Amino acid sequence: SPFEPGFVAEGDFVISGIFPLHYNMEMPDLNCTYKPPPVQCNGKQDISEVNFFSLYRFDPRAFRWALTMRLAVEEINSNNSLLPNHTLGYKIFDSCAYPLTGQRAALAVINGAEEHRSPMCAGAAPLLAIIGESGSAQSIVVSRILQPLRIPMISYFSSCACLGDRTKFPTFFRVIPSDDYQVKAIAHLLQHFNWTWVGVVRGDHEYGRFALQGLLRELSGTRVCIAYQLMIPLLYNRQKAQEIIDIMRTSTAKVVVVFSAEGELTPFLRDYMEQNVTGIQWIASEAWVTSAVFAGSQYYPYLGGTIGFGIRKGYIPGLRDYLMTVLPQRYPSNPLVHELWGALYGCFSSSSTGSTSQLPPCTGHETLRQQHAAYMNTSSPRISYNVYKAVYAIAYSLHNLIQCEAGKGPFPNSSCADINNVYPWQLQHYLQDVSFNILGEEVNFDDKGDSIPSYDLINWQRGSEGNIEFINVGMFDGSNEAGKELIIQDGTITWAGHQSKVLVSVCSDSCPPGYRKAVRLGEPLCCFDCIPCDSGKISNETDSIDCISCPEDFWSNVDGTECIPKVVEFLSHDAMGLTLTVIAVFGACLTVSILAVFFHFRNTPIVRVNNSELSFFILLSLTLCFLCALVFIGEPTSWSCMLRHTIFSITFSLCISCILGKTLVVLAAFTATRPGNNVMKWLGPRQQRVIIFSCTLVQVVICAAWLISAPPFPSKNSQDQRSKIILECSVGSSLAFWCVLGYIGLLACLCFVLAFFARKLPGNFNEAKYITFSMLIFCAVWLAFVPAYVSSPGKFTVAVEIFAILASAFGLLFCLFAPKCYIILVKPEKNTRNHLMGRE
Ligand code: TCR
Repeated sequence: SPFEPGFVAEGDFVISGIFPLHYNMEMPDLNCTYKPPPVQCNGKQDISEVNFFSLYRFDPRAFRWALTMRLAVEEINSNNSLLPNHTLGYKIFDSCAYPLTGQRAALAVINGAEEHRSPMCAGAAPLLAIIGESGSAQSIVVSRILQPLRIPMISYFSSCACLGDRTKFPTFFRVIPSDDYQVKAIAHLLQHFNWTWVGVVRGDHEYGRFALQGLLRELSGTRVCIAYQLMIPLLYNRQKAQEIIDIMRTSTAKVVVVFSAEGELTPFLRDYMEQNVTGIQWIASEAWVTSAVFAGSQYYPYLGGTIGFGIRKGYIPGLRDYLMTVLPQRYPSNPLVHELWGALYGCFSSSSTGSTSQLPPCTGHETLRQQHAAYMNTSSPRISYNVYKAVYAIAYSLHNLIQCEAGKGPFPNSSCADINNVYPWQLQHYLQDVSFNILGEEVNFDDKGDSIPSYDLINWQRGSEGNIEFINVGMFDGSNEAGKELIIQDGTITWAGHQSKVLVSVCSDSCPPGYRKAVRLGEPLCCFDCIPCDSGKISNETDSIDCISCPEDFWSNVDGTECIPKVVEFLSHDAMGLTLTVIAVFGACLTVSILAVFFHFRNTPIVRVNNSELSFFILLSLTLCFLCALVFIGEPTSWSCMLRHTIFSITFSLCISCILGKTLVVLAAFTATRPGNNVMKWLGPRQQRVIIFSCTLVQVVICAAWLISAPPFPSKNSQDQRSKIILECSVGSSLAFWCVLGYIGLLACLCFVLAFFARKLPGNFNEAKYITFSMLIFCAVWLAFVPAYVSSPGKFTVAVEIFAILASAFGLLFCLFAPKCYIILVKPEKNTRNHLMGRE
């Protein structure tokens, strides 16, 4: 029967192992029209009937796992410090790598294969725990069977995350990390190398589906996006594969994670290689990262550089020597050993079993067959090491159980387990709490029955014969603190295409500082455009999602990478300020020199006839007008702000008042020539002064009211130009400001109207027409000033104001005094009373 234990040893405590010693077995047809034949799994019968090359179904690898269990038990039994005075016994069963047969193996384990040797009967040592099973599908079945009996099991190969559910699998433990940890490790790996744009290909099975689901879960909330998810169909189909290959070739995602088993990957890779696609960085799942089938040199150009997580390598001292002792001569009656020989050397080693084998008898000179060479390579066992750890976990738990002191035990009433009658559930209790060190590695189980997850990071590098070698380049150690689990020996990795530099796989290049990401509509988050920050906003790191506004009084620099203090602007003594100063001073000097000329020629007719006193006043006030421009230059202070508009308005009203006085005098002088009119009596020098004084006084009063109620003050303006702070004078009360200006305007208009009437009066030197002209210019300048003032930015508003002041002052100066100076200085012969009266 296939369900007889392959190896048995008695002991005080008996544990059982289930290993897939055979595979590829044929299932009987279960259509129930005839009595089903027994399941054929023990290859013995087949050897006689079929060609052993294709169908030899014995798995030396699993056999090695079974032998590792024996080795571990024997080691423990000979160890005096572990389980002293007690022995471990074992029974090893074959599961045939299939759930149904695994189920029978499990039943055989509990019942005993032969009826008369039931472990439940008194006398036989009870079965305490099971090492098994391999595949998750089998483990699920076995665990369900063991559940009612509360027998703990430790799996060495079942990695399905589904087995971590304690409500469904309460007695399940394992020493292989759950696949959940694999996807976690892969997610870490993707982030470590900044691969944010990756494709996923999976096989059409639970393993692929769960892994993809897990990966998506791990990647949600990270920077990594999945470019595509594709499935290799269960029934391999070239056309579908072609579509997958086309997508892989055209996608910008150059990193592809493959959750698949060798089985479906082999035909897929054959087609892939036919297409000559290169430049793909493969990330292999645990199921194929150490596949010897892809180690051939023809694979290197396509698969070289592949990286992935494999089950942790271990080291079992003495395993190789132990395997050497398993010879057919030594175990002549054990069919498994003969099968092993048949598989390894292709010869039949026993004549005692009387089988009708077609294999040639062994001569002792056979060579190890290529496909099973791995059997003897025990330098870095992975699964065998798991088996080894599992046996030790049970041994240490039993050891702890035995060490229990009466009255301090964990069971009800602080009792201990009865050493002569240990129940499996009692062992489970100790298993859950066990913690030990094996060859420097800590082993224990969490409350889901998982042990500390650890993986080797395996890289496919070129071996000496052009073949692929699986080189350890790092590890994932779940015992490290979060974020430090992944340890990579950078620089030792060979990348796809025999590169030594990490390949870049991103959808969009990252945005430099000064830019922000803008997601493209309908595309994953990893695909974005980079948009420069608006001025006034910055981003100082790469890949910022948003630009942040600069604080008040700060503004972005040209690159948008930092906030710098805003430029403070005011009209200072820079080029423009200096030019205006020079012009103002020049104007003042010119006025003073004209004053000097007039004073010097004060007795000549042209000066005298035109009311010399008013002329001097005008010239003096014009000088002040020029000088008042200077107050506008420089940083505004509270004093200069108050002075600016007041001095300006008072000097100008003084000036216009004088001109007005002059106009009045001209007008009066001519009307007075008519008989019976004595206007001149009312407009003597005293009255003139009163007029000028009172006109100016009005302005002084307005200014005083302004200064008292709401004086102008310096202010920072950051609204008009947001990148600068403009220091300016705020008018305080705009009503007052416009009153002041309006008053000057009023005087100027009045003056203009009066002079306009007087312009046609006789005389060669009628000043009225010059006054008209000057007022025209004055009004034109100030009208033009308004729009220019409103629209000029920053310090230019002040410049415009100064310009208007200077222009109007020059306008007045030239219109009123140039003609007279001309006559005085250039044409003195015309400087006669007669000429001026137009009598010549
Ligand atoms: N545990 C899987 C089966 C499996 C596998 C592999 C199959 C694992 N690793 C490598 C082929 C090659 C890990 C299970 O069934 O739990």
